[in-house]
Amino acid sequence: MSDDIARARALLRDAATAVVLTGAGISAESGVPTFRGGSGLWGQFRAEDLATPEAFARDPRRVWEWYAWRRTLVAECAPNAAHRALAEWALHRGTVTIVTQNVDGLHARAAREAAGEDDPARALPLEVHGSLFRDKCSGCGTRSDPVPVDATSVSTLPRCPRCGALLRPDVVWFGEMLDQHVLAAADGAAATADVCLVIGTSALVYPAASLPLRTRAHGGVVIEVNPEATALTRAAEISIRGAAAAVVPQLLNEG
Ligand code: BJW
Ligand code: ZN
Repeated sequence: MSDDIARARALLRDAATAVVLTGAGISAESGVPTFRGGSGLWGQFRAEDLATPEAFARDPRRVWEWYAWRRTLVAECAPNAAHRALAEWALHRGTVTIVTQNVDGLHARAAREAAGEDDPARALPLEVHGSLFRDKCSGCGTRSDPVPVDATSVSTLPRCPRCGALLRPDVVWFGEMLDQHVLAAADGAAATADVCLVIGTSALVYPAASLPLRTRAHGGVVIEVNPEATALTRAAEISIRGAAAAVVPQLLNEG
């Protein structure tokens, strides 16, 4: 075991409270594409065409086609060893808040699998960028379970049963506000945690990227797990260069 991993293990073990911030990298080994970097989604697609409210207003069919493809892709993926180790740790400790930028639902799936017959609540994440598997009305804002999407034309796209406006995926696009209750809960956890464990995010997208800085500002430590240096590396007490599924179980598992 490397010195950094041993130090990080001790800090995590001794922390009275911890917050975990995850990004697309934690799901990379499950087969979910990341956004940035060589093979990331933003290398193949333009965020401005797909992940902004303006793009949806301009071409909702194209946006839905892309999200329908991603729903299918993610539905075929499963939580990996990093999601599982985090879920077990959070269930066991009860003083851990998992905050994820991911919309793939893999933390919640790992939490339910780890809890079995028990209540998974302690390991359910705060999903600050929403969920791929929930719809929201673009008119009245009502949230609902996802309906099957036929993106052949605008006239076949799903509509709100209450007001008739187009439904959209309940994810947070660029230029949109995050859910204020979810963000406040994440911010509160980050601002009081002894340790912030940051896994698999480029830490470029705000306000999520400021959460570890909140922990640091009040005297807590930041531990980063990422194969590459990021915007956050300089603020991290310990930066472990490695893949999440290999490193995270080493940090959190007992023994
Ligand atoms: C591995 C690995 C392995 C690989 N193991 N690791 C302040 C300053 C500057 C700009 C702003 C600011 N405040 C607001 C902004 C604007 C904007 C923003 O941040 N822009 C920046 C890009 C400059 N933010 C917003 O618009 C946000 N809204 C907002 O702030 O509202 C208030 C407001 C409104 C209007 C004006 C001003 C303020 C909303 C942001 C919404 C982001 N949405 C997306 C799409 C979600 C839906 C979807 O999935 O389709 O969220 S964009 C995309 O980026 C997605 C992600 O959650 C997010 C973060 O990406 P993440 O997770 O970090 O992924 P990657 O790909 O970037 O990185 C992966 C990492 O994993 C890499 O580091 C790899 O090395 C690593 N990795 N394999 C571990 N095996
Ligand atoms: Zn509606």
